[in-house]
Amino acid sequence: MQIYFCGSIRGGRQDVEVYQRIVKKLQCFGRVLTEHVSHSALSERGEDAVLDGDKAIHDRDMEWLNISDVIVAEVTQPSLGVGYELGRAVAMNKRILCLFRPSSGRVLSAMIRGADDGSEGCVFKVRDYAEEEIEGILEEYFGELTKK
Ligand code: 6K6
Repeated sequence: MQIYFCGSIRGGRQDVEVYQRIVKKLQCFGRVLTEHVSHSALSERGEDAVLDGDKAIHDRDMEWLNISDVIVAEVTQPSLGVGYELGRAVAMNKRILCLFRPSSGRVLSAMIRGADDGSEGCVFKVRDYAEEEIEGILEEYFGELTKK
């Protein structure tokens, strides 16, 4: 299974340790194409990107999105790039799991929460969680997915 993980980069790196925990667990279920999103060496300014440029990042990420079987996004830290990836993934009819931590004190965008219609068959899911629940939530989600 090819998994595309989304997390904030230029939107702010405050949650990078949570991304690491998510990516580590996701690697039990398949290949995480965007493992670098969880690297603590990757800064908000994304200086590492300068060599190839933003267009190369965009085009490569869209290719990976296109070949992915499922998208998992940590959406607590608002990020334009993550919102863009989610919109593109919806247009590609991908399965999407968005993870949000209410303990952050933030309120999730209606355009993300409202994309989950609450039905069992909806391919766009939003799950509120506390950090210690993350492994269990992913086990449940991928357990259901492999039954389908
Ligand atoms: C170089 C080496 C590693 O990372 C870089 C530079 N930047 C990016 N590399 C890969 N994906 C990126 C990069 N910048 C943004 N993205 C994609 O957008 C990721 O897949 C993230 O999910 C999302 C983050 O968007 P912003 O707006 O928070 O940067």
